[in-house]
Amino acid sequence: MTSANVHRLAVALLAALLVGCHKSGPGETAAGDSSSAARTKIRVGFSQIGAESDWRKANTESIKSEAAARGVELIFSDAQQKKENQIKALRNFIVQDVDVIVLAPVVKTGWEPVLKEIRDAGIPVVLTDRRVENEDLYRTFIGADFVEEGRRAARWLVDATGGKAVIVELEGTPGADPAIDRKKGFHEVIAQYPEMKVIKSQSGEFTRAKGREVMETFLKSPEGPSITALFAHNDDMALGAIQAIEEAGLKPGEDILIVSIDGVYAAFEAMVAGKLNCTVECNPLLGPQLFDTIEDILAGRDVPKWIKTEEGVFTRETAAEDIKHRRY
Ligand code: GYE
Repeated sequence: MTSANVHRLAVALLAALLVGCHKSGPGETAAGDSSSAARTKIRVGFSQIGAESDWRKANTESIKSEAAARGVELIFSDAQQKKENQIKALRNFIVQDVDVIVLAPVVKTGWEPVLKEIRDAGIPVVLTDRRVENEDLYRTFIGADFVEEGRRAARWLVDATGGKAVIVELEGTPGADPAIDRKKGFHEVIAQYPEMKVIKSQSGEFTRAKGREVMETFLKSPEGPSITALFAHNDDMALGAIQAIEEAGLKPGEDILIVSIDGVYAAFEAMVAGKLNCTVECNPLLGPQLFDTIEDILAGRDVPKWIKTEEGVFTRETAAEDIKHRRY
């Protein structure tokens, strides 16, 4: 060993001893060194999409509270639905030398360059909620089977209508993983029933305001009077659409059957009121699973490529009882 190497080793040992003696307060780093090796707390950077729906708000709350409960330092960044903001946040996380990066990608494509930068910096990436197309550039995806959710919504509608319906579809954010896959699953099932037709599909951006606006244009179109069912890719858009249907003098849940996805509290209230017929659950409470996975990765344990969440289907018939047990 050269004398320079001996020196480096001695410095490293001393640094390790100092870290051991120093007790850090919250967010503080040991011995004034902010490198990941010298920190006593796990530091996680989380790039969240925004606050567009009740689902998203519950998801953020679950992740923030779980980080706090475990004493993890969470650097949270809200992208306000913009991919560019997410890319900026990710680059910032590299500079801040986080231990793990958590990404909920707003859309599926366009992440390769920044994910490669993260890989080169040696930081593991965990995807939560939504996927990107580059499978080799993340460690694991924690989230739902969106294709199956779309199938479940369609199966409910087939049963409720006897396989006969004139359907309009409110899609999620264009290019988003759940928007693509929920559509795929729904259409896959509907295609087997010649008397079930989707006559219009348009994005309502996963928000109430847009859901209401687009439903209004559907109803005012020449085909408006023929609509018998609505499939919304999330509850918020369905709740917006319910307002538009009422404003048009129609009865949501009766004149137009409505099925949506998420299972948020407001959807259960709408089912209790008879205005929404069915919601397919998509669980946003991913915090505990997320931090279990992060701990596994940091301990060098193998994690599966997809950690699936378990979900059910709820209808208005049992909503008054079900609502008592909802946690989001
Ligand atoms: O369904 C919707 C939200 O990505 C699963 O995004 C999530 C979806 C959820 O805004 O409400």
